[in-house]
Amino acid sequence: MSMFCFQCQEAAKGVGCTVKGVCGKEPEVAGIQDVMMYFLKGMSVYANMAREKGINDPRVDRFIQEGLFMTITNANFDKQRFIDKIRDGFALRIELENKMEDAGIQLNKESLPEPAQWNAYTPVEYERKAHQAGVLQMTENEDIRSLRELMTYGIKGIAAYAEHAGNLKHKSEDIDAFMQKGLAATLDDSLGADELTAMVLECGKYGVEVMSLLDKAHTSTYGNPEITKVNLGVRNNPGILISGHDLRDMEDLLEQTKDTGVDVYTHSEMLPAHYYPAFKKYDHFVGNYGNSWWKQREEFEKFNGPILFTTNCIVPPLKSATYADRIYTTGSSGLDGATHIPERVEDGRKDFSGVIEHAKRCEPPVEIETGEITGGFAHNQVLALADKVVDAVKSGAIRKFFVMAGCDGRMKSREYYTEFARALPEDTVILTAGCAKYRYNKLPLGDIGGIPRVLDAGQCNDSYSLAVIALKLKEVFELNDINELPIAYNIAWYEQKAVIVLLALLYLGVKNIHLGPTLPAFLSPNVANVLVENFGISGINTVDEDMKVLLEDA
Ligand code: SF4
Ligand code: SF3
Repeated sequence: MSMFCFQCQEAAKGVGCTVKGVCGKEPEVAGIQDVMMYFLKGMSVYANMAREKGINDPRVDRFIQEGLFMTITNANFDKQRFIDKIRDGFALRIELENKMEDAGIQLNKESLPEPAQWNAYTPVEYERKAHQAGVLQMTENEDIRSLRELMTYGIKGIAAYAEHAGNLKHKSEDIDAFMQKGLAATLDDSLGADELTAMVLECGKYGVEVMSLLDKAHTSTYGNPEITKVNLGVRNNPGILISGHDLRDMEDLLEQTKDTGVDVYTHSEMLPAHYYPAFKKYDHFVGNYGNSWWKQREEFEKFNGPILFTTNCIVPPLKSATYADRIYTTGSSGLDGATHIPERVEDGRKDFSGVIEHAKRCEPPVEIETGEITGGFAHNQVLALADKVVDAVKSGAIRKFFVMAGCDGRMKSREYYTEFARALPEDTVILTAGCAKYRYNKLPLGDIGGIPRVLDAGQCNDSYSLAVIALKLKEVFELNDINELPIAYNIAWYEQKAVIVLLALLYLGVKNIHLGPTLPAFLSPNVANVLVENFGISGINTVDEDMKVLLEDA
């Protein structure tokens, strides 16, 4: 076995990737990601101890967030970035140790878990440690391992959203403290299945908090998303395609491309940027190009201009690809051979001038679609339409809502979601967020009395909006339980942000979620049973069977 990773839905054979990641992750990158995780857990032990004594270094919090984000599926494939980052981490940890010693805190290193004892870091050590640090080596008990990994992946999701919020200067001490407490807990052999299960559920609470924080960061900076028609066609200028989730990067790029003759298009999870009032003022912000992340090899060839990744999901280009030299990464994303745009200096902007100059030398994009799609149904917009929605439910014009949020992926089994959307009765409405929407957002599903049958709230983190909408409906209909609402959940997952969205929904009390296209490989049979018995979670079957069950529920 040259690597082991089972953190995403595409884990090989539904068990784990052992030779090379289905995502394209090479064993060397998998190894250094294991080292990064091991290091971050050790760092969290320190950060926890320091915090207890009132010592808190925001650089440590940021480091842990970024390090976690870099290990999310499809975010960063650049081994050197991990090596550099871990080196920075050691320097930061030494600073933290010194601060603790200065404050009179006794550090008995031998009593700390092994990752917290590391004090040397040489290239030769990488590979050795990588093999010691992998998921399978940390414990032999598969239930403990499963709970530790479930929590770790939830925390990775929290880290991603916290980083975006932090980029907009919204930060929460409580959330950072929980991430560090949770990571340190994964090293604590005294914690059994019950304690870890409780922490996994607590993780869901912080999932709600971080999505709320990010929602506040986005809406207070860029306004509340509003109903928007997004153009799918192209213009005759060179363009830059921006992908990922980071809206601060979006803002910096739009500002710097003003009056340059270069147009800007969104890709995949950046589509919802069009819904924000602050971005509507840019005439050169043309539309959305292409579809879900996994179609990029085909679509990037045709785009002709530079592609800027602000986060996941990156598909490493084939050797024969003509667009590899047009890929740029920034933030936690990275790709061997791509140009990485460094961080912004405090209160400044990232420097995208190189990307812009590159675009000027390129042909305009080839048109691959025409028309428009409509979105912008985040909580504020839907609540503005609440009377209309409530009337439609009361009159029976809307029988049921289907939350079909989450992720998309390349597996053929995901055609289920297109078929499911197509087969839904005409008196039902889909509530969506995340890139799962690309499976059905271009189907002609029509509307119900002016309410579109696909309501897109935004990015995966905007699943928070769907929860706010559900809680509001519960209040309006004077129900005691969120599960009494005419809402069914048929969610698709892929990477670790979907894990935190799921844990957040469980924390809010949502039951009977159907999760597909397959259940996570990292759930041991016993842990899966806990989720089935306590929350009614199930996998998916055929469209017909699930339609019957989901139309009847609640
Ligand atoms: Fe495999 Fe997913 Fe891990 Fe990539 S992230 S190596 S596809 S389990
Ligand atoms: Fe998509 Fe990667 Fe998850 Fe943000 S971009 S939802 S998969």
